[in-house]
Amino acid sequence: MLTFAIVGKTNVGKTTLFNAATLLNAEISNYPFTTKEPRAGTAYVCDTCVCRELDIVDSPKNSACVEGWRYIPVRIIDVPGLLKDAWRGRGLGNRFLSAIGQADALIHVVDASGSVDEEGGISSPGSGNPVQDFMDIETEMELWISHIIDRNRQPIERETQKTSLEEGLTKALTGIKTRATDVASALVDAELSDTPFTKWTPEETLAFSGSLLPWVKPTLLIANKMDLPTAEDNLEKLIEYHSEGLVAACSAEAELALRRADQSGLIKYAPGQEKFTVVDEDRLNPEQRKAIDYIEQRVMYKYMRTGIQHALNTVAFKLLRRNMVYPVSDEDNYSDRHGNVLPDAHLMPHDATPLDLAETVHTRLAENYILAIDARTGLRLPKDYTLRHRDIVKIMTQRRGKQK
Ligand SMILES: Nc1nc2c(ncn2[C@@H]2O[C@H](COP(=O)(O)OP(=O)(O)O)[C@@H](O)[C@H]2O)c(=O)[nH]1
Ligand SMILES: [Mg+2]
Repeated sequence: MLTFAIVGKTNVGKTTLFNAATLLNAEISNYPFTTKEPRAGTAYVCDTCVCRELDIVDSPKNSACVEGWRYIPVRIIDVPGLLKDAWRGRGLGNRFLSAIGQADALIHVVDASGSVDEEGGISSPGSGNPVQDFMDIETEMELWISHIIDRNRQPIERETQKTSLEEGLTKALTGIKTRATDVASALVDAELSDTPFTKWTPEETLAFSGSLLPWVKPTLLIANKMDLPTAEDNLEKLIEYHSEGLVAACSAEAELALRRADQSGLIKYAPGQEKFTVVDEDRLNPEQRKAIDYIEQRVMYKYMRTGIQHALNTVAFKLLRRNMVYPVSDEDNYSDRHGNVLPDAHLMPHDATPLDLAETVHTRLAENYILAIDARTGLRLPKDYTLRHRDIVKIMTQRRGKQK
């Protein structure tokens, strides 16, 4: 399962976003706002389900289908505010950073309204500097990577002599999900491919760490609290600063309010659908009516959506370039062998093959793999075929009855 870590300074709205994104899990709906430890929950990424196109009724197992939208679970971690010098271990820094190490991507939240100061204290809207806040946290993460390299200088040197620098660095950094291709790209970006590792200065190690960060932890920058008027100018500055990355304008609080109101039956709202409807006007008390008006005017009318579901989808589909793929064992009925229609959907890497899909479903399926069939056309897929978004694939295996 993909893991996204929510990072950022204190009071920017990380826990609010976490609560909103995981509300479908009842157990964490009463989550405390002061976070002392990284907490994990389940969120969902969604896209239109193939059931609509095929005009069939599906029975999902590993995911959910709501009104023609397929929701696939992802793991999401709320990492408490990283303080300056977190990489030295300040304020449980090490524990927080190791939670980031497990993540496939980061959701980096800043308070776009500028209502927090440098240390994460609440201040008057407009006074904070969200671009600086973003840079501060990035710096902590770069220092952390740099520190891991420093701690592993000897093993890296040894491995470099035996194989290559690329291999040495990759091994030292596997704990933060580093692949050899990330290291190779970062060496080029930092212009260090030809500098012997033993000659790297501390500045060069830090430069390499800075180049590696976006490769190992692709980051979506969330400009949160967009419902506040002071957020608009900062949003532009954030987009300009993070021009090589992706920025999402969000209101985590609006999303949390909408999901809670939906859960209690006051409104009908499917996350990411850009609209909600009040179920029964008479059931709303004046305060609720006011809150709904605020969200309508300050968020939905202005930005079309709260941005949270869109942000989660952006991480999976744009940042990580995942494709939603449906394995089936009966290509005529698009079902598994128990008759469940379109039971599973997986978020496959952009270069994954049908064999990779078999591996994801079950190692036994991969071991007995013979060939794969495009369920829509019934045609055999070439061996080197790379899966595409919304593919429906039947995997044929050696032994009968062993198919998924
Ligand atoms: N106006 C506004 N306030 C928000 C939004 N998201 C969070 N907040 C408020 O910001 C404060 C800090 O939120 P919290 O989620 O605890 O921040 P964290 O420290 O980053 O986890 C709380 O008072 C939230 O209600 C938002 O989208 N808009
Ligand atoms: Mg928090």
